[in-house]
Amino acid sequence: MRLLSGLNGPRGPRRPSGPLGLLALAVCAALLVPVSAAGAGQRARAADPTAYDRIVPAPAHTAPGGPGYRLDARTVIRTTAGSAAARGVGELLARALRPATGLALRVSGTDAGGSAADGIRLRLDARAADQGEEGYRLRADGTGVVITAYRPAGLFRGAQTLRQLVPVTGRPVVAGGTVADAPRFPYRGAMIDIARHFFTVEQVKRYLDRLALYKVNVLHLHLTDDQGWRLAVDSWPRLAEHGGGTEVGGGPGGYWTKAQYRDLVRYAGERYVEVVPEIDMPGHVNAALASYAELNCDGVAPARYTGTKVGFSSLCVAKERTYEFVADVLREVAELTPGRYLHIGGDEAYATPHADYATFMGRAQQAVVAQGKTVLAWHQLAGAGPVSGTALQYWGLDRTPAAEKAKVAGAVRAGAKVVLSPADRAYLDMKYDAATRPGLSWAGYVPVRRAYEWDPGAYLAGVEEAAVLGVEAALWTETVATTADADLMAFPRALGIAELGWSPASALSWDAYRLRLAAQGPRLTALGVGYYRAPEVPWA
Ligand code: NGO
Repeated sequence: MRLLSGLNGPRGPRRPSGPLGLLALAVCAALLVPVSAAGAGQRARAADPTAYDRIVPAPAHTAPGGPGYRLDARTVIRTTAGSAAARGVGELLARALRPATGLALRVSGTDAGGSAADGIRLRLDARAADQGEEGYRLRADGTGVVITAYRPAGLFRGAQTLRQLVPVTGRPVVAGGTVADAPRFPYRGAMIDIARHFFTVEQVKRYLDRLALYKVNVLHLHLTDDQGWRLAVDSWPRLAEHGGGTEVGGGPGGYWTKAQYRDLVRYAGERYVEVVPEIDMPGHVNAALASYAELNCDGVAPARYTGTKVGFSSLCVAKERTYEFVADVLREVAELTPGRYLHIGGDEAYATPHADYATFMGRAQQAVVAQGKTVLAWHQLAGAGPVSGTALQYWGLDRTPAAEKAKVAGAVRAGAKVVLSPADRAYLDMKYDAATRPGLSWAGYVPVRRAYEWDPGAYLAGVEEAAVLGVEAALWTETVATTADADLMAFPRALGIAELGWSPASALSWDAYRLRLAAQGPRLTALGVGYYRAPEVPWA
């Protein structure tokens, strides 16, 4: 028993490495007697003693040790009585555990009853306010697993940790130990551009589902751009019907109905992910201009656009009709969106003179506020009067001139918050290296290590950590046309951005992260993700 608990302890021997070591491990596992006929010792031996060092994002505190818990056909997931939300988390957990374990775990809507040793408990604890919105505690031992949280979102995040403690193949044993965890930043986003290439709700759900395993909690949808308008708007139907009918390269494009958008919002909500819709303005609007002649200063609608240039289109700032359009669109989008933010773009408005840009963005921000929402915009808004409480999404580079960064810092002093998506770190459409297909490289190559090795709390001079809402990994899709393309570009870099958003600064270490990441390889494969096997990661 001493030997066995030593194996599980934090300083236990390292896992055998190399093909021989792995073979020995496999033989040992195969020789183990079934847990039902064995003592806690055998249970412990079957658990991976390093499992707690392999969680992404790294939890705030872990203490591995003691016997593990073996899931079997009798295991029940018991959730706090009277909480449909907790039960919902239980159902999602049961579904997620099924492929790896082969078990169809039963979910019970009460955590009373049962023996002390029959499963997984998801407990809401009204006294655990110190855990905040998303914090949780997890304890696994020979009798079961208990996850406790103040809020259902915390139970959901804890359930993602539990998923990662169950081996992808082999005996479904949760290693013994405890976790006490909560995020560093409240905003841990992923953006997908469905305008340059159209992606269906099903494709985006799949993407979101993979990201939620890594505790991402915001899904930013880039819904409109020069090449396509992707969301139905009842008061301006041609936006989607005409403006949605193409994409980069001239493909058929497409758009989402309101029902489809609502369905995605619901799906995200079940995973405690907030949807942030973006209507990009006053530039990046060719699809809108092509759909309605009256939105053009000269009253002539341009042709639809299928190239990849940026910065050539602008709404007509002088026309009152433009602001009716903005108000109608933002009202309809707000009605569909329970989340706090409306993103109004504001990037690369090179076809809009600065004074016009400031006029336009002022009115667009008022239209957001009128809907009771908070403005989110690309950081160029910093120089044009962001309203108080606005969040600016920084997409500059490490080498962006200090004067431009200083504008962001200045806006922060006046009350703005910041979401960080530095293009040479967090843009998932940048190539890993010269050989990557697809991808762009205007911000440089972004290898996995570069995407990970920066500190969001200290990234912009003059922007204190308290002003940083968090981080966002952005997947632009000029060159990304399929799920396979998206998988290759987003995975594994999106996991690194997710860790930067969640894990305490003290846990951020490339040397430790590359091992944690390597362990996610089989997990991603099991989820059908065709990730990029970055050479700097020792993939299993
Ligand atoms: C820029 C540009 C987008 C491009 C993207 C490609 C922002 C905020 N505006 O990022 O239109 O798609 O680069 O990397």
